[in-house]
Amino acid sequence: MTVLTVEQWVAETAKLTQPSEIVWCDGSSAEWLKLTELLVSNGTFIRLNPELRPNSFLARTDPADVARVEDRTFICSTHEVDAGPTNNWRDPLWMKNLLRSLFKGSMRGRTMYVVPFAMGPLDSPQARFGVEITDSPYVVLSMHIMTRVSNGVLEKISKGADWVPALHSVGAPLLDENGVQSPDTTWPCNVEKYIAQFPESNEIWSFGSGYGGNALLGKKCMSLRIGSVLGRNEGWLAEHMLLVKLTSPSGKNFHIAAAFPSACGKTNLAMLRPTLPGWKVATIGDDIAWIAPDSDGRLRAINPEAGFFGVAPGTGLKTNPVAVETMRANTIFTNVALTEDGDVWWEGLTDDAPANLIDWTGKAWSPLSGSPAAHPNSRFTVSLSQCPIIDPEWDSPAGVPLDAILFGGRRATNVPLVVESRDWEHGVFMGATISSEQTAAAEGVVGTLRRDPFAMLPFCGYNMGDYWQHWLKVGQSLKADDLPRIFQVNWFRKDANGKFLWPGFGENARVMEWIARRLENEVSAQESAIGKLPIIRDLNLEGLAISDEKLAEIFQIDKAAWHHEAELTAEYFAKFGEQLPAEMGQQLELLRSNLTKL
Ligand code: SAT
Ligand code: MN
Repeated sequence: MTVLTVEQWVAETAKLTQPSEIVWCDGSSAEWLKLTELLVSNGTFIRLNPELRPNSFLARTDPADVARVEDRTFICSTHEVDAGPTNNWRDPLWMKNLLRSLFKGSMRGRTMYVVPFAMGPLDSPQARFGVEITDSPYVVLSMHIMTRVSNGVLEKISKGADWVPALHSVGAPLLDENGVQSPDTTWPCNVEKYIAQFPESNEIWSFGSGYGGNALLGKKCMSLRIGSVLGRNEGWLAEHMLLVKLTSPSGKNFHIAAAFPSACGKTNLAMLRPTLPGWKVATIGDDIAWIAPDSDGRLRAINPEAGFFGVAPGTGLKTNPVAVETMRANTIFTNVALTEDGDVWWEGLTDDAPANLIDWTGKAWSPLSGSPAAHPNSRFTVSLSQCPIIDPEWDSPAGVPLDAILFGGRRATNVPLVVESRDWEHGVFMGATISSEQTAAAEGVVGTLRRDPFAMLPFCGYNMGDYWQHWLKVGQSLKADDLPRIFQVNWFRKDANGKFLWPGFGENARVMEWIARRLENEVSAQESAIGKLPIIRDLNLEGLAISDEKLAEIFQIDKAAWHHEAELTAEYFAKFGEQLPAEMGQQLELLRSNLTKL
């Protein structure tokens, strides 16, 4: 796809951005050592107490550069319809011109790093390659953890492998055009930000932010936005899904991928500790899965990433001890609080805050400060290999055969604890209609559904209607019996008093067990208007104090509420015009006629 060689692209970019130096990165531990020392000496990193948290660092960002910027994220396809109604679109030539003017001289006085990276194991048929050019050493170190950085990637490219050019600048040159020096800050960035994807040339240009998915271009930009486009062109799926192996007491393995919108406990499910004796979960990924048909006609999945970029607040010894254990060393923390003894803390790590904290902005903090000590979107960046329950196959070039796909959301009403789709098409409808309810805490009408189809709303690199069509096509191209089965889950249903009906967390293993038993055809299910529901006696509820009334409520299908939901779905589907696959309209009609019969 890319017409330039890596060397030509680097030379051309250097001419445009005018760095003072070019460094080719190799992902080695020597490089890690050198760059961490550089960042400690210039104040971007605080080295944490090596006795408590070896080889770990705290970075504090500019307070205005703390999250992905969705309204500054653009899909630049020639035709607007190819970006679709859910994306911000810009003409590619227009955007390139604008970006060229912003990137002109943007690295003056800084070092330009060239980072060759693989998404997926280097020798996996599912791996894809990229080269990120960045003027941020923080980004280089984060890429070390989140991707596979190595010279092996350049070798693959020199032998003809396709690659994605991913250009990043924090947009804060240290010299002006006359060579006059300005002082550096510990978190350089620019108030003007652009995260631009070019799906027709598979390029990424990111300007102005040093943070997370804005700057680590292997993650959302390449693995999802460009990845989804590659997947459509090449017949595979790039998905915002966790990936786990579930093992039954008899030793049978089930590989499960699951898509949830933000704030629905994806990382917790990826690191689930089942409360059911004998059941085990092993982590493969917590954010992204690439799913492709193999030569036997089955879907196989890899996690293209090599690390976790997890939200710190709420990750605690009670909620997710596996994550806490994972980040015991070799971790980059961003925007969390610093303790007196040189360790880190955030809300939810422990019940009580330690004394004498420094908050994420660098100020002394106490529980009376009136603001959180750690930023709500503060993060830990750590290698998957450190996860105590990592699946030995997480790094396998062949990936894992996929047995089930779960779609979830945060739904106080309507959606039962678990429902199985009737078939692939119905499963695609479940994914396309994922939504999470607005809570009372946020602005907007409580109960309003926020649509997040396939949990891909900010991550699909092309028209969402075409994306649904692509999912249908992948299903049609394989034998129905060989396809993973699709389920919808909802841990968040509430009773009339606003109390959760289901305990969640480790108890979700009971739902996973039912899913596994369905996959084994050990239990039957009952048809309903919205799909196949469990027969209550098949759910393993041993040791769980839950009343029959509550259970009935968790699975109740309210006719009027579902009719209303179908109305909202019809309104939502209308946005996609001709791009809405006919099958989605048919599934909606089927739902409506099923409801009428209730
Ligand atoms: O900042 S990231 O996009 O990497 C993480 C997230 O927003 O989920
Ligand atoms: Mn994510």
